[in-house]
This record gives sequence, C-alpha cells and structure tokens, in this order.
Amino acid sequence: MSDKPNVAFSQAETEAETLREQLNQHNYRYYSLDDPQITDAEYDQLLRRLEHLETLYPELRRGDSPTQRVGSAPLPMFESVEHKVPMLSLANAFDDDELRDFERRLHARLGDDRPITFVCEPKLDGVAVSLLYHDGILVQGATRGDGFNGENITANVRTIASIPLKLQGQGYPPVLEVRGEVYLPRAGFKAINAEALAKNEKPFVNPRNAAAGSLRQLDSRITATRPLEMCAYSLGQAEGGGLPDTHLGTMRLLKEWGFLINSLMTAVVGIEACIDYYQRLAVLRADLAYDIDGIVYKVDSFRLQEALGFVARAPRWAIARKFPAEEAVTRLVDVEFQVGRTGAVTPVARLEPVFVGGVTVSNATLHNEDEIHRLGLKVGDQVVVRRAGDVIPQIAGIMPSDTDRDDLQAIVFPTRCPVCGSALQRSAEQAVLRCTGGLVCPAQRKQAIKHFASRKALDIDGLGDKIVDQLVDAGLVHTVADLFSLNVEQLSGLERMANKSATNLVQSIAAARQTTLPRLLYALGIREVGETTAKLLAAHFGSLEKLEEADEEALLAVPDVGPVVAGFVIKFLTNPHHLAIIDSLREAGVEWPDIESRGPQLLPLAGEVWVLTGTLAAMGRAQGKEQLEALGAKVVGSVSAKTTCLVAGESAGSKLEKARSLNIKIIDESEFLALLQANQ
Ligand code: 5U1
Repeated sequence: MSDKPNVAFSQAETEAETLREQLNQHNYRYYSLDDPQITDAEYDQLLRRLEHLETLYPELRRGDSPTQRVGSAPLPMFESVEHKVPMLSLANAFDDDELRDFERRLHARLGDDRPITFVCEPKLDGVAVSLLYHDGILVQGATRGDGFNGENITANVRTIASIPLKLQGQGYPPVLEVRGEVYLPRAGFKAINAEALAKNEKPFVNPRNAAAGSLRQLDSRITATRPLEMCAYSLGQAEGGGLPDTHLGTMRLLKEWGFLINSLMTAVVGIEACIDYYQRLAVLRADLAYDIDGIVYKVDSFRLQEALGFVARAPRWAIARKFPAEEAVTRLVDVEFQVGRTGAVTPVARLEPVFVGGVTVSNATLHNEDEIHRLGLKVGDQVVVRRAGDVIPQIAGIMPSDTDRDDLQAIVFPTRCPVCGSALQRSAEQAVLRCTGGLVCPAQRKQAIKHFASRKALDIDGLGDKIVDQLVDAGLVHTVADLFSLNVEQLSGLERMANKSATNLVQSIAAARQTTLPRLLYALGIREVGETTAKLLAAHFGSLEKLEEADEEALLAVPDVGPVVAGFVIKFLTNPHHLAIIDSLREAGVEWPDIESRGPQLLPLAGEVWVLTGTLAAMGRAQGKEQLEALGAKVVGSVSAKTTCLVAGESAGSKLEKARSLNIKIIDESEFLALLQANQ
C-alpha cells in the first residue's frame, strides 16, 4: 500500500532534506570524530525513511543523498579523467641514513639550517584516489592512473561511508579536490574472504588487492558490499577560499569538513624525531586495524614546500620510509602434519627459505584442510608468504603460473594420527582434525608438558622444548607430575645437558612447586581456558575443590565463561586420568594456596563502565579490554554520563574531550598499567 496521499510532496521534500542533513551529520560524527551519537540500528531507521520518501517521490533523490551509497547499475566501462593537478608519487627511504640525507638535502636547498617541522603519518596500504567537490558536493571520484589521467570511479566512491557526499561546516573552497587512500581494514578483509569462501569463490590475496578489486568494479552495487574506508592525506585542486599555511592545519580542516584523517598523524621537529616515530609505529604496526607499508613524512609549511618544489614526479618536500616487505614469493617444498596440545592436526608448509618482514621464513601454517582446499595448493607451487608482526607466517595465495600445474603433487591428508596412529576425528562445527589418542599420543603429551612449564603457567626456567621432547622420548616423563621426580643424574644424561644445567633445572622445577591457583588452572591446559579465564575462575571459586564441585550453572556465573568453556572445564575435571594427575601433583609437593573467593560481584571493578581510547602502546586496546573485563569491568565504545573511567592512550581525540566535558575520571596508559599491576 502506498502512503503517497499521506505525505504531500512539500512535506516529503522538507523531511528528506532534514534526514539527509541528519544522516550526513551522524556519518561525520562516526567517521571523522569517532564519536557516534546514535546506534547503527537508529541510523538504518533514518536511512530507510529517506529511502521510502525517495521511492515515493524519485525527484527527491540526489547525488549527495546517503541512500546513494548502495551503488547503481553497472557501467559499460570507466571513463578517463584528467588530473588538473598531477597525482604525484613519493620518493622512498629504506633506512635511517636515507632519512637523514633527506633532511640534509632540504636544509641545503633551502639554504637554511633551522629545524624543520615534519608531519608524520602511516602509509596505508591501499589505493590512491582523488575526490572532487563543487560547492561542497562530491561530483567526481577518480583513481590515480598514471598520475595525469585516471579512471572515473564516482559511482564506486559514493558507496564508501567515510567519504562525505556533502561537506560539513563552512569555509571550503568552491572547487576542492581531496586525495587520500581507500583501504580495506583487516577485519573487513577477513569478512569478505570468509564470504568468498562460503560462496566457493577465490579469496583475495591481501587487503590491498581486495581494495583495488573492489574499487574497480563496474557494478558499484558490488563495491557497496565491501567495507572500504578512505583516509584523506592531501589536497589537489583548491580554488578560492582561504586555506591554512600548513599541511597539518589543512588536515585538521579536512577533518572538520567530514573526512577521516589518520589518528596517528602528528607533527614533530627534526628528522631524529621522525626516526623515533617510525620505531614506535613499527611496534604498533601488527596491532593496527589496517595494513600499513611505511611512514610518510611531509614538510609541514606550505611556504617551504613551495620553495622546495618537485623533482621528476615526486615532491622534494615528502618522503616515505618503507617497512621491510611483509610478503614474498617462494616455493612450497612439502606439507607436514603437526599434532598440537589438544590433538589438533595442523598442516605446516615447508618452504624454500625466503626473507620476509625482516626474517628468514622456511615454515608457514596452513591452519586446516579447508584452508588447503581454499588455496587449491599443491606441492611445488610458487606461493605468497605473508608475515604480519609476530604472528606465524601464512600462505596468502598461489602465484598465477604459466606452466601446467597438473604434474604437481596434490596434498594428501592423513587418516590416522601421524605420531601415535590413533584415529582422527573431524568435528562437525570446526574444520579441525583431532587425534583421539589424548595423552597416550606422545605429541599431545609433549605439548601438554611444554604448556605446563611455560612462562604464564608454572614458569619452569630452563625446561625448553628440546628437553621436553627428549624426556618424553626417553620415557622419563609421562605426565606433568613426573617432572617433579627428575634428578640431576637423569637430566645430565640428556643430549647437550651439562651437569650445571641439569642442577639448575632441578632447582627451577623445585621452585615451581610453589605456585598459584590461577597459574595451575592455566597450566592444566583445559581447552579454551587461557590466562584470563583461569584468573576469573580462580577469583570466583577460590579453590580447586570448589571448582571441581561446580556444575554448569555455577560456571556460567563467572564473567567470560559461556556454555562451551563450562563444558570443557567440566569434562576436564571429571576425567579420572586428569584427577589422578592433579593428585600426583599434590603428592609431588606442588602447592596452589586457596585464595579468597570474590564471587562475581566482588571483582574489584564489578559494576564499573570503562572506555579505552587512543593508542595503548604496551598492550593494544583489545588486550586492555580483556584485562579490565577480567577485573569485572564492562568495557564500552563510547563515553557517556554512565562511564566510570576513560583510559586515554596516545593521540586520544574526541572521546577524551567528551570525558573532560562530563567530568569523568581520566587516566593515562601508565596509570592504567599500574592499576592492572595492583590487581594482579
Ligand atoms: N599517508 C600518505 N600516503 N601518501 C601517499 N600521505 C601521502 N601523500 C602522498 C602519497 C602519494 O603524496 C603527497 C606527498 C602528495
């Protein structure tokens, strides 16, 4: 039924105008200010209402309407567009000395030795785009192309929520061209690859390829389904209207006009401070929500930029310091199957050694059988190896091959455990194959002992992986409890174990007898019970006996514990073999004193609402959140009158301002770390 008679055109026109304004304003709050005021559901409701009005009166549909972000009918091809101001590339520096040379060249060319202010920002690994605004309305989006001519991708850029269709505020030049990078955040990349997999389609090799592929769709409705973002980093044409005389000032203005500006952008003085920034970002890189491939440094003053000018197709006033490549191509030599602590059988790729992300890689994880099928991998393939931060290298894809791959050897999965020969079981809900041998399987036993001795568990110094392998292979240790009866004579009989090291190891094993309940619970290796859950269980129940008595209902009262974890805890603590090991540990003199049970309400931060913002250099926000939750706090994304405390990391922005305005307690990262330490 149509409600056309109920909404007169003039009324619909006014309402549509208000809705467009509201939606653009909420978009701005969400992307530029990182401070949403309504929920996603409320946003969708406003959008649906506008769509409805535009369906009733199609003449109300305009290019800058937020409803146009869903994409439109496919184009036959992309038109070519000329860049009135060429889109330049950047010179590269590959080490600190090349950066110092860059600064020396600047001083020499300027004939001035006074310190230079640089703006530093991450170099996003995406696709450069140009956005043209006429009187604040987006009229054209284009790729960089060869720098002089690009492709018209207006319909595609319109679908990207962080690109304003209409600029906020005032004071923008009547003709304004904003340039920046369109990229796919890591979470979005994961999501679209999971979707591709579900549809039996080939996944993308990396977020950059996925962003490029998404932007070059002739059908913008496909682009609209990809969670792309865009960060602005410079201006192209800017005719009329006064602009600031610095790069950073201009970026601040772009933020006010509704663009997303990288939150880690900052100004520093002198090249040594630029080098410090690079080092700080190199540490943060693995924890960022998006891929970066380097740092860009720009001279902040436009007056100096003008004096420096350009060389070939790059400005003299900017340079990119690249991170070591995190991807490389090598050959898959073989696939072996490893059995982990919980019996999961993981295929491991053996590779021709290749230098990637600063280290030589010769192994990569393949996760599971599905992953191998997804990649369509064969032994002998040329593969792309990716290393991100400290994580285990992965195979991101296969290089297209000119030669016939039919002769390459297919990867055959074992049908029995490659270590103990027990049957393998494939769980219905997970793509994981598991050895059913339990602790009968020497591989599982070795991993269980290594876990028991690890730093966050009983922290047995000197009990390395190779020693555990030998102890199990020699039949000296069957269960973790056997560790406590080892003597110097037995240990010094092991390969490369001097008498002194054996004595030290016996001493560290003895010292590990005095442990704590959370450490013991973690050390037992109950599935899904990591360090945080172990702490929560210990704090809640206070003793192992109480935990052993707990049924599902009692376990579900523990924060962070759901039915799956509760099931694993019950299964572990009702298994006679595990109970016998716990008894043997007690008999061997291992002690884990009871602690005062706090119960759920008595956790130190119970009932409190916390917000984390900015960059937490020591642990990242995800880990900070986990630690706060372990202390009973609820951690939410936005500041309100209900917030108990805001943790403000580096470059904190609008949330910090809001917390100040609401008089909410604010602590910095060092105070936060001290609080966590005090509650250990
Ligand atoms: N972050 C950032 N990336 N990027 C790429 N800034 C930046 N600036 C660029 C390029 C090509 O060029 C300007 C120096 C014009």
